[in-house]
Amino acid sequence: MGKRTQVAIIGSGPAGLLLGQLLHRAGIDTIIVERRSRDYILGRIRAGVLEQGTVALIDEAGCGERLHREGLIHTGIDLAFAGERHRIDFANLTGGKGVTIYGQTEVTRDLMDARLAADAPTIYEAERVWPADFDCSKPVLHYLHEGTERRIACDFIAGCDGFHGVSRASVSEDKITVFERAYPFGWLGLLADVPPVSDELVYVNHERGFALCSMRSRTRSRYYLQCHASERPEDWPDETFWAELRRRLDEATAARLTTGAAIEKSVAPLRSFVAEPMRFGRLLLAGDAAHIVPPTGAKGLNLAASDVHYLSQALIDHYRTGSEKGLETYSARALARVWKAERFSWWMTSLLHRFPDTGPFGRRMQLAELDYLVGSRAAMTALAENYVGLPY
Ligand code: RFL
Ligand code: PHB
Repeated sequence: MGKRTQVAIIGSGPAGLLLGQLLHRAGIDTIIVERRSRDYILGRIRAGVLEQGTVALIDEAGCGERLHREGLIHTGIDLAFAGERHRIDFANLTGGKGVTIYGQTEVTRDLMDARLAADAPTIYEAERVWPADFDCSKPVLHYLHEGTERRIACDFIAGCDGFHGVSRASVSEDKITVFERAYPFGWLGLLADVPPVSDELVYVNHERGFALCSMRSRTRSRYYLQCHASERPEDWPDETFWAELRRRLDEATAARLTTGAAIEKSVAPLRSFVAEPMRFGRLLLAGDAAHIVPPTGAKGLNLAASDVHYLSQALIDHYRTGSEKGLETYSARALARVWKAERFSWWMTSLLHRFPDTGPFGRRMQLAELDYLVGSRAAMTALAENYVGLPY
């Protein structure tokens, strides 16, 4: 059975949904084809920090109402090391900027609801999704649904299917260059309905390893511990997690920690990855399908949004004027911003984690850099302007 649309989107994560909504508002038809079910996607706990540019894009998509009502505005973070906490005051350093705390799960839910209200189609639980003929002017997206082979004829295919998706994998190897660094550790995350230990996020450098105190709301906390990449959440009963977190916090913060039963616990590997270019004829990659950052700089979701900003502009311009220019420059424009976020995330990761080869000298280097950082307005400004998000 065949369908036709203007832009076929693979993946119903934040990148695919945001692109779909922006195109819909510009009168461009899309069909999203997704491997998982809606409930599965809404059960994934991921990012929680939105840059102002991401919030503006969600507003532009007409999906910002609940975000503005429930999201928490943070105008700084704390860095904790050597038993003390130091605030980095974003508002003061960046001319009033900050970030919004609002979970990726909630962003996804709002975008899915808007898509449903707009009657724009999503095919969930599609199998054997495969983009084809994107080198020519008539690409086709193949998939299997409820046991039947189906195809969508389209003008463009947007590969928004994350790191393990098929889009990047369907490009012949000689056309793509990959840059990669895997880190020798992971993050163990725990979500619990307890009030956060602090009003803002606390990033902790400790000799036992990195820790992060984050949140989803005033009553829901998200904590992370650096762990071995091979560790399983089952090996970390709640009590063990809380005890280890307490050990990595300074005394005053540890004393204020409220613990409770975990709602979710998972281990995420840390990786830096970029595939170049991001356009292959009429197949355009966006978000994790093209690049991955370690979560330390809170950039993953925000990069997916900035890609979608450039890509939606290019497609809207193409349908309005017939121009190819935006499509031709998409990859270079997106990658210029991607690489800066890759650098920032790598730097934050290097500064805050314990590496197998850190050693006593490396440890002193980290502490000296942190000490310099919190004493230098120039260094704090560099951190602040990257964290709140570089301009599009
Ligand atoms: P997503 O969110 O992975 O969505 C891709 C969608 O594509 C679907 N898909 C397919 N659909 C059809 N056919 C196929 N063959 C398909 N293969 C995959 C998937 O089911 C999915 O629904 O990518 P997107 O939209 O680019 O969004 C990117 C963000 O999700 C990502 O950058 C962040 O969540 C990264 N990330 C984190 N970032 C942070 O800033 N802070 C975090 O705490 C944080 N935690 C995480 C994370 C990523 C994780 N992953 C991907 C393993 C924790 C985890 C576990
Ligand atoms: C989160 O709340 O999940 C979170 C916050 C900041 C990060 C990474 C993850 O840098």
